[in-house]
Amino acid sequence: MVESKANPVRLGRGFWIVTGVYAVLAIASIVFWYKAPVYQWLNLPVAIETAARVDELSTFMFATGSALYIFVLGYIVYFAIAFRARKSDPPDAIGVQIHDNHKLELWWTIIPVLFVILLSFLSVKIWYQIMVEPQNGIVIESIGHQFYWSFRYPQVNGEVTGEMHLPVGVPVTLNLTSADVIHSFWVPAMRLKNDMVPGLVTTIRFKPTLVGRFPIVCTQFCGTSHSTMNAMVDSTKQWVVIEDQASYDKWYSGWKIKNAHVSNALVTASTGAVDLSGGVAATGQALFATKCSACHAVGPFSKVIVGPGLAGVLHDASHPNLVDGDPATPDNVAKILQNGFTGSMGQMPNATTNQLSNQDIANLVAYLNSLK
Ligand code: HEC
Ligand SMILES: [Cu+2]
Repeated sequence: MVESKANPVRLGRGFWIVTGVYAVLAIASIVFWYKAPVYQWLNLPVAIETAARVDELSTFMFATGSALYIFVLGYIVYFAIAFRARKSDPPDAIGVQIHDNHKLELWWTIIPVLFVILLSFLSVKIWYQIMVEPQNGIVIESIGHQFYWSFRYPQVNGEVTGEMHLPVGVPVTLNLTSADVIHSFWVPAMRLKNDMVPGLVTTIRFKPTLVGRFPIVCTQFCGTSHSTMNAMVDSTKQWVVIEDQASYDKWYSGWKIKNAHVSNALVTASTGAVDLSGGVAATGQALFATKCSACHAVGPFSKVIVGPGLAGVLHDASHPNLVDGDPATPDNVAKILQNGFTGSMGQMPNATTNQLSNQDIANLVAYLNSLK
């Protein structure tokens, strides 16, 4: 105060001119955020109720944030020029020293605090809608795997793979978990994202409002084929399909019939040798597509995805031994499927992690044995 009284800082005409310019720019940026179809440019349809609330909050934050940014950055530039060192200043000149302006400090504390309180109030309101409401509707589970998602529906045995279908207008409670590493389930069109953590169940709730097909994206690096857990990179990977009740019912009863003979019992790897006599190659082929193809190609040994290509695993003269050194026989392949194996390429998961029953192993070996 003492110095500033002795040597008062003058805010010249220039200060008020740039303030006027910044005010116009700030208003223009606010108008931009509220008027421009930003979410259309970003190709973000609004597929659920709360997505619109998230967009409103984001727009509010972008608008107020860019208006503030214009003033803060603008004044830095203005003051750097207005109070620059002049040629006429002595070499040891120092700038005007100002401190202790209680009135100013009070306002620059109160205004941001009120603003942050307002933002948290608006955010918690939406968070509550996602975490707690709606209470009724269907309960679905999604399980993250390397490198795909599977889904469990009420009264459907086993897991549904491919697409997650939802009837429009019906509230959904979605429980998320993982079978192996941490994944993160993100549907941009829903503005919803949650981590999938092994051993933990997290829940999100929403009500679909827009009929369509929307990509699911994994946003947590989960291994070498993480990037393919993005429906836009690998179009065979999972999509959320929101449809009318009749189409949903048709799809749902289709899976009910398809999975009628699938066991819901938790699969545990048995320790003894697996009986391979009842293996069915066709069943093994379907299983391979869902459980193995993320890591293995049906091609020569050298065609590596995560693990080696498996087309010649049992009938390739140049591949007499398996990765664990044992001779390439059906029983030894079964042993790798049962116990897993970690070698120079990485980790081949065991039967518990891959959720394989003894019958699954027999079917898979029959399939691999049928490849030439
Ligand atoms: C997470 C990736 C991953 C999954 C899923 C996976 N594997 Fe593997 N697998 C590997 C890796 C990596 C290896 C090689 C390990 C090493 O030697 O370093 C391997 C090795 C193998 C081998 C030995 C190949 C050889 O030539 O010796 C067989 C057979 C095999 N896997 C079959 C399967 C089958 C069948 C499934 C599906 C039930 C499956 N794997 C699922 C990663 C995977
Ligand atoms: Cu993932």
